[in-house]
Amino acid sequence: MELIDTILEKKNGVAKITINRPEVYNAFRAQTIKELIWCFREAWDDNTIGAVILTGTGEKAFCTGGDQKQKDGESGYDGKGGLGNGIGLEIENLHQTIRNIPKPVIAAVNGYAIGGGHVLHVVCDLTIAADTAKFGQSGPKVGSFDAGYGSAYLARIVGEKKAREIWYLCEQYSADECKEMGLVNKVVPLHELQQAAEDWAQKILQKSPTAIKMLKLSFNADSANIQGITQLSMANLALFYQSSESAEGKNAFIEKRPVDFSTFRS
Ligand code: S0N
Repeated sequence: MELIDTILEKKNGVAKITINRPEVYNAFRAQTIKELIWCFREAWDDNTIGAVILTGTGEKAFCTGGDQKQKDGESGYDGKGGLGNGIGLEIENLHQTIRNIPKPVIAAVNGYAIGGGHVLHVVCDLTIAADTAKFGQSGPKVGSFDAGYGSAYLARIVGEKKAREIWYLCEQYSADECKEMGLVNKVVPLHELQQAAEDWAQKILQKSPTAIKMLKLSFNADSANIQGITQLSMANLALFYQSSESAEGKNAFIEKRPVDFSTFRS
């Protein structure tokens, strides 16, 4: 596959996958998601690879979720496509691939992890963050939501109250705050981030691959029911994306104006 939005590098038993759209703070479009799934499959199928690092290009952003500027049906905001899930993005498939690949995935969060970009690090096995990184959900601000792994699995990590706070208030949290709530494993200075992720990957590579694989499958089994919740969530999101309420959130962001959801309260 020709990679346009991502970079795949394999070295010393580690696959590093980089979201490479810095002009939009590494927001993803349908092409990006397709490529990410392909990259993870490449790492999955390669027996020389024992761990995967997911990161973003530059110092500003890891990933800021769905690309709010795409209007050509590539964004996932047109209510079409996407493996029949109706949202035009194979998000479900990507989340499931990150969970199912029998090798640990380390998110190296180099900046903003917002919206769908935040969910990406949530579904990774481990998260190492730059001390400059910022985390948060933005769906209710921009007319979107992820009521699957992004909420139900998040609640398992940070607890019900905190997960509700994160989604209802859409605030941003520092790397240290996220470490405090168990959402981040380790915080390092930005210039040490990639090496720190590589060091952890190398430590994993020294362990029994079968033991690691079984442990990952076991951790996953306990929260496997969330896959069904994710499917329900995406089907509902597809309907929501066709509403003027969702459009108001997206348009306000693009037009750089305050959002007005007041007419949609019922
Ligand atoms: C990241 C933020 C907070 C940074 O703010 P800051 O520092 O003020 O910079 P900006 O000037 O706002 O941004 C710099 C440039 O980058 C562009 N940009 C940033 N984010 C996006 C984006 N997501 N899409 C397109 N462009 C983006 C800015 O426009 C700006 O460019 P210029 O200078 O040319 O104007 C701030 O940028 C921010 O809040 N960004 C938006 C975050 C957001 O709302 N993301 C989308 C959230 N929604 C989703 O993720 C839902 C879609 C999705 O992922 C999904 C789909 C289906 C199912 C589930 C999900 C899921 O959520 O998982």
